[in-house]
Amino acid sequence: MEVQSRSVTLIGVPVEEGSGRRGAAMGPAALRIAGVDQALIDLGHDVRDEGDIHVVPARDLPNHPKAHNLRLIGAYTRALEASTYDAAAAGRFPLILGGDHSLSMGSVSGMARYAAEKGRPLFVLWLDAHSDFNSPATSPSGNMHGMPVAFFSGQAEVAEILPKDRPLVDPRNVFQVGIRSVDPSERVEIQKHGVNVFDMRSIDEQGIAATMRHIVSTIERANGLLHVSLDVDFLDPDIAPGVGTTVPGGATFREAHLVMEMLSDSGLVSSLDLVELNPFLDDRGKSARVLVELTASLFGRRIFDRPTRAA
Ligand code: Z70
Ligand code: MN
Ligand code: MN
Ligand code: MN
Repeated sequence: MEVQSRSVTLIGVPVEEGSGRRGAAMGPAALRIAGVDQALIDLGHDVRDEGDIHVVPARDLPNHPKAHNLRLIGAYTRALEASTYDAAAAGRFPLILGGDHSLSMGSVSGMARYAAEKGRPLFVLWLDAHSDFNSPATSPSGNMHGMPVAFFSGQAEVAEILPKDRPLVDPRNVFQVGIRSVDPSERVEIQKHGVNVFDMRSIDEQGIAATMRHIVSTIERANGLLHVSLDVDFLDPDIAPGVGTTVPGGATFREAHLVMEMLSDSGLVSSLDLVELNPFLDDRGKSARVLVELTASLFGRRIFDRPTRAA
């Protein structure tokens, strides 16, 4: 089976101010050094690297005691919303190199605008130890990397970062896989809003393959577009130690690869975030290399081809 050739735009987002610690700003550089561009070129894809986004804090936004660095994160959100939308509208696949998870406020919002124009629902696959559904009102830390899912669902309004009438993601179209660290108020909110959560217990009980078949068939039936957001802490710290918040009991190397292979077979994925890589905490580039391997699997790398499903 030939890999379907895609046009991919790399967008670096060296933001770390959403995470409450330093290091994630080096993520885009580490992913490039690990060869993310060449891995895609080797698979036959057309790759364009736009370099890194640089912003200054937005002067029209307020400082907020419970949303640290709101003016800077707001500026990144606006810039990345536009870059992601522009790449998708040009028929390209936005591949966002993070940067902490606050950047998904921008990438997902950009894809939500694109999907709305196409008249198709946007689905989000959130591969993470955390549900990232805090708002400034509920956050125990004030760190905005814990808020993106609530933000793009319209549940974390604090200031007008993006236009009030921007397209939102229906929280019932969000699938969270790998979850194992949820704050008490997040638990209430994600259940209230109908987020689909496959926590680690569910993966242990059902298996990752059955979980992914369910998610893929749901999105196929709705003719949806799919944005994938991969937080390094989705993975077990043994295979990916280069992240600020390691949480034991994460996805194995084999589970994570199967997720990517099944997503690749589905042909549904239209955009991807690689987030929370902290090269300062990594073990000789190990985590960056795992992310590149997983990205290659999502873009068609295989051990052996499988028979294509009946059309
Ligand atoms: C916690 C908070 C978080 C990532 C940590 C932690 C959030 N729920 N997200 N690491 N990626 O502060 O909101
Ligand atoms: Mn902070
Ligand atoms: Mn996260
Ligand atoms: Mn996380």
